[in-house]
Amino acid sequence: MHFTIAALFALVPTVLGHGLITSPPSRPIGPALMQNCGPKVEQDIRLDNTSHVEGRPELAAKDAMYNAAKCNLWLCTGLQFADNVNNTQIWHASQVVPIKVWIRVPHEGSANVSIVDTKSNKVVGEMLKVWSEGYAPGKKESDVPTDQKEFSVTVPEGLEEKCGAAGACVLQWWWYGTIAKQTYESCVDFRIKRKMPAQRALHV
Ligand SMILES: [Cu+2]
Repeated sequence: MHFTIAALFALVPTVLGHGLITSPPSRPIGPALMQNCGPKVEQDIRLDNTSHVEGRPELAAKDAMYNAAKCNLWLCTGLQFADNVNNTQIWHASQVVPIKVWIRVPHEGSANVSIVDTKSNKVVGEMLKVWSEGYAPGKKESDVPTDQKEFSVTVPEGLEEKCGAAGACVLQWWWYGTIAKQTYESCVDFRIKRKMPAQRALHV
């Protein structure tokens, strides 16, 4: 059976999975994704930017264009900072940041929101939000409790060095559907601004 590209796109709404951060803006697809992750992974994300990570390593393995050094599928599902530079958030320590998550298709499991060092793909400090179980229950978006879709996190103290430059850290929402065995990740790019010393402010 042959599908034209248009027909393939027409099918998209019925196959879309699962979730992403809608506010602040999370990493979108873009030219850097194509360049670093290759066309197979790019297409998988383009057809469903909310879908799970599992399955993508298989696609990547079959793609000579996949660059493992530049495309880590387990960090922001491979989505690239270069495609989100203009959406870099500027935060300061102790700032309260409201987050909105779109859960298109629930799969009950665990979830967290944390700051991740993009070089090492390691969580920095304590996680900002943890649901150890009971995250995203039910069958449709409205089954998911509102406080799992709209909540805030507080920017930790002491990240001015580590996360001072855009791209060094991300705020990552991570969700694992236990029975579905599917992982979802969505990333907000940010940098931490130093607080202006009070002394200096007086002289402005
Ligand atoms: Cu699913």
